[in-house]
Amino acid sequence: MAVRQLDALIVGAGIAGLYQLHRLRKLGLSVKSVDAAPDVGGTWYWNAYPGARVDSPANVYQYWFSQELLDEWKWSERFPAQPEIRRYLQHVATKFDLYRDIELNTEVASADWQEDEQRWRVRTSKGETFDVQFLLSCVGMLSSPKVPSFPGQEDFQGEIYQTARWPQEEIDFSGKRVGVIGTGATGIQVVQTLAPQVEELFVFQRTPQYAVRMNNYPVDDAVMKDWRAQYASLKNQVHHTFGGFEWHVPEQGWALTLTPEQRRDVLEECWADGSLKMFVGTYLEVLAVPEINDEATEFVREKIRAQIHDPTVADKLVPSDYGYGLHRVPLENGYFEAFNRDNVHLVDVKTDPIEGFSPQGLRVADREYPLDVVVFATGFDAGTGSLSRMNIRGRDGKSLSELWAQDIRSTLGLQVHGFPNLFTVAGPLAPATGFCNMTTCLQQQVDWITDAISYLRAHDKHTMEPTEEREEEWVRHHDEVADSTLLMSVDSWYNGGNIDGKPRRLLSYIGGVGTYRDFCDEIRANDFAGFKVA
Ligand code: N01
Repeated sequence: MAVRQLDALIVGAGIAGLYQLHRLRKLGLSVKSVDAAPDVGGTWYWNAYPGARVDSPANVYQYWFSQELLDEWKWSERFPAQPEIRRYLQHVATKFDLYRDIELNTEVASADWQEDEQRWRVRTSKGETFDVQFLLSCVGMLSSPKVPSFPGQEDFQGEIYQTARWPQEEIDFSGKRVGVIGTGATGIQVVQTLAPQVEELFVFQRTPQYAVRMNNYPVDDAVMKDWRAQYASLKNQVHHTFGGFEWHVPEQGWALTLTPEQRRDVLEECWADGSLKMFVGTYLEVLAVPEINDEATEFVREKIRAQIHDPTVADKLVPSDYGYGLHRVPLENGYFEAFNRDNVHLVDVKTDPIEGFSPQGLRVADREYPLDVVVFATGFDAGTGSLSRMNIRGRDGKSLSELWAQDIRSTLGLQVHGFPNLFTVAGPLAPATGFCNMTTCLQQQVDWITDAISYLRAHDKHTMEPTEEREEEWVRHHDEVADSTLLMSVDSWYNGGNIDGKPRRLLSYIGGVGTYRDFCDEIRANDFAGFKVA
């Protein structure tokens, strides 16, 4: 097959990839995208599991480059479900004529930096070779599923589904005995959705979660009119807040000036909002000061306990050995109440881990749970997983996956020293999923990368790469901010603690979306200082 010469290749056709393609085409580059899925959507293609739903409100979980797009679109709920977001992304791809430059069902098999030509040579699963100046990864922060392998799994006579690779066709669960492994945000959405549909539901819980009640509601024409009217001001606002949402977090230290009663009022107000405001919108000390975290933890424990009828079940569902917010907070809509149903059973697999499958079901502590279907909601190799699988080799054959197997580093999550002209939207050490409304962060990074490429072209330069010193500076700053919080004290996908052998580092930057943006803007304003331009 002939080698295809392009200015740029984008990997991924989800929220970031579609926007990156749009921006680079507007810049006049010859550019293509590849995506492993049979359609666009990224996360919103793959995670078609029952109950999948966004946890950012639709008025901020959107593109900010076209008011017309919103004027023509109508959301049906404050927190729309996966099929609707997928349709939105299909609509974007159609409206902006993006499909013609996207190769679907295509994965990157390897990418090698050619020092002589100062270009990337990218091979795909279809046997194609691309020769490109810029390689842009838009593969998402949570896109490489963690697939468990239990003893006896291959002999199980029922069906097994992974939430992050869910079949597109509808599955009929009626009359079935279903087991769900995993109780993070995904497992919670599956459980609350399947509980009324199935014969019996067994929830295999290792770590309980501080899930917050979602306040979802239908969006009518009047709400849409408001959202459209707010578009311009919201677009500006979200880029300067702590979490990339519309609300600001009070200055550091503010919570310490309040009485416990006043702090509780703030928590009540945020709880009533029924959104991630309860997570990254209360006050910063929740995630940093142990006593303040304890207070919020007790507050949420009470809220959860009040929803569960059986106190012994509540004892297991209410987290007791880590503080509120130290795992990513999920939003729920009937999750805890599902355990009040006669057909829903909680199986504690913390003390007695799952031993494995039998042909009929799952075995835990010498007991067999007969099941027709098992759902793996077991999470992701976050931040680095998808990039590591691409076999990327930079200068001197340096392997990105080998580097990150030792030490997860990057410069603002945008580039990695040793990998010229590789740009990583939602790469590790940027705000991204952990602490950000994703659409805000993704678009900000795409804009910065587009400006970087534009700068190179305008100055007749060809490559950009962060210096070793700049990278070290960012990693140090990132770690300092992370270490000023409690987030490294508990194992989770946040810090690589959910994957055996993965080096520990907070994967998302917790200094705030606005602060991060200021860093990026300053670099751009100073001719990409700290980045070697050649
Ligand atoms: O993954 P998770 P997720 N045996 O890692 C358990 C985003 N998201 O897919 O914690 C038994 O949180 C594991 O147990 P433990 C959101 O950012 C957003 O649910 O390792 N259990 C845990 O309970 C979220 O934070 C939305 O002890 C095993 C679960 O599997 C992120 O995605 C919706 C196990 C994994 O939980 C990840 O959420 C959904 C084993 N061998 C997700 N292995 C929106 O609303 C793993 N587990 C937009």
